Amino acid sequence: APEIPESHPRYESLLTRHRIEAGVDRGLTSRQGLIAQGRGEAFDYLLGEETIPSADDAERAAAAHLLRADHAVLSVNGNVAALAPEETVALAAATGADIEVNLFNRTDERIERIVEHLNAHGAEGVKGTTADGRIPGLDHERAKVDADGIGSADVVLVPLEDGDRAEALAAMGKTELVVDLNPMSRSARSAAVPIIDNLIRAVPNMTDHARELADADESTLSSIVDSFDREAALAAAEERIRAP
Ligand code: PTJ
Repeated sequence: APEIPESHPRYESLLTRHRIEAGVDRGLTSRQGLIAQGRGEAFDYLLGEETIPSADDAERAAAAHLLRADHAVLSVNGNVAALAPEETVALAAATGADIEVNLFNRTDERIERIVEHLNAHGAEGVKGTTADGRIPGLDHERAKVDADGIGSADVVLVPLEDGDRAEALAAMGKTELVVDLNPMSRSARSAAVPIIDNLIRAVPNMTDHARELADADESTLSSIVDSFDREAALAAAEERIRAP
């Protein structure tokens, strides 16, 4: 790890950046992941590098969706693997969701490495290597999913997803929970629950909400889901960015 003094005003942000660099060095994260991270950082800076109240509401609604689902899947790409492997495993455990490695720039080698990396952080039964399902409307490589994973999921958490794929998943009728720092992105706009927050804060906070809601009955979960307003969440984030 680099020597970053904890007193540095942007300590968290520098640490996060280093994790992405290390992810690229270890063959987990794509080089495009570095560019995605830079874009995310700019939005995070404008949001004040904190979970705004509307994002916390979205994280609670997302937790309720995951708990209520018949078959929920957490999609993991190269950035997620580098930034929050342990946290993703904890969220899967707290909600009963499956984990599937699903890449925008798919290579079998990177999928294998990410599966191993997640296993080293306590994951079991990680999907993504079968690739026997397809998302309609996307070209061959980008369409690949596991038939018994994302292919048959009713609820999917897609952090940092490309816009085309996010729209195609929504068009399949899946309930999409998207983590993206850009409230104007097509991914955020196609989500049932747009979570405008940094992945490194969003995932642990969803886990906290899921643990708190673990014993909630169906009607409590449904009322949390039904009272969430996606348009209001997008508008609140955009407002924070424009007038902090
Ligand atoms: O590992 P792969 O091949 O699946 O590729 C993953 C990336 C992220 C490179 C790929 O999906 C991609 O190119 O995504 P985009 O189109 O660059 O979109 C990434 C979005 O995530 C942007 O809107 C960023 O603002 C946002 N973002 C970046 N870092 C974070 C983030 N959102 C939340 N937390 C972050 N840490």
